[in-house]
Amino acid sequence: MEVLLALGSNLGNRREILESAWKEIGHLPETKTLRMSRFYETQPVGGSPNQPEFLNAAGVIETTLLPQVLLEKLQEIEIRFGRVRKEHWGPRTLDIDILLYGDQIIATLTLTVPHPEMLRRRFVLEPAAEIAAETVHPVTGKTIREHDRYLDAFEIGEQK
Ligand code: A4P
Ligand code: MG
Repeated sequence: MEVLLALGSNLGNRREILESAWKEIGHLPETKTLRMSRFYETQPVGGSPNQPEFLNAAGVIETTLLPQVLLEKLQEIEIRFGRVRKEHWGPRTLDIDILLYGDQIIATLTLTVPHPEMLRRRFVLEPAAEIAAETVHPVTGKTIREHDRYLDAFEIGEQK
């Protein structure tokens, strides 16, 4: 199954953390990394106003791990990079979200896929559009590129 991931870091050596995390994802069982976006410097959304800027990226992997198992493996990687879960939306060394898992729709206590926030977050859609522009969101039926463009139009509209 092809899986679209979002990665973010706003503490420590952010670039090195994202690169190493990507390497570790590639070492997971039954998993192959296919492509990763560039790194995007982004303003923090939510959380305390003074938290540092994020470095965000998106990646596409191929895996046969079940969604719940993949989530647990990704959380182990987050923990290995020293993420301390203190403050919701607070600074973190590493955050990995599952955006899409093929065209599956999943709603359990611990996992919601497609990721519910992805369509209104520029820091998610911009890198995702770079590497998965034609991928279709299984709920909206629109591509990642369309959602990215829609967000652009929407934000320009809001500023006027
Ligand atoms: N969970 C449910 N669905 C998923 C999924 N699709 N992928 C559950 C990953 N996890 C999922 O997440 C809490 C729980 O969500 C997990 O235990 C898992 O079972 P968390 O990462 O531990 O907590 P969090 O990150 O503090 O909360 P949340 O809601 O995940 O925050 P987000 O949505 O990850 O947002 N601004 C910029 N510029 N860049 C960023 O990367 N990130 C956030 C965090 C806020 N602002 C940001 C950025
Ligand atoms: Mg998260």
